[in-house]
Amino acid sequence: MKLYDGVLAPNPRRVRIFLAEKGIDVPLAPVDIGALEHKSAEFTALNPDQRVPLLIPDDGTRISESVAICRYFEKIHPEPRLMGVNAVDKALVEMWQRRV
Ligand SMILES: N[C@@H](CCC(=O)N[C@@H](CS)C(=O)NCC(=O)O)C(=O)O
Repeated sequence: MKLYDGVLAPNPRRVRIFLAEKGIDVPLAPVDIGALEHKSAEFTALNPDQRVPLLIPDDGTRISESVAICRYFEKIHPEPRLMGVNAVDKALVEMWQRRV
């Protein structure tokens, strides 16, 4: 598994914070946005959207979108629950995510 990360960028940071709260260690692959590494042919082949974060789990699936990555980790590491347990909690989390 590898998480392509942009050190100063807010969306990758959101995923890193989520992982830290869950206590999950994921190998990071830094992508230097300032140096336009996300526009390189190598990274574009991985993510045609040319954006970070990008998660590649061991099965090789490419998951972009910070919320989708967080949902993936919530499913495979359910505890601690960070995306709500009951209907109201889940709705509130969804509402907060859509506001960013
Ligand atoms: N909706 C995406 C947005 C991803 C995104 O915009 N990432 C920024 C860094 S925070 C990026 O890669 N920007 C590079 C660019 O737009 O050229 C997500 O939530 O992951």
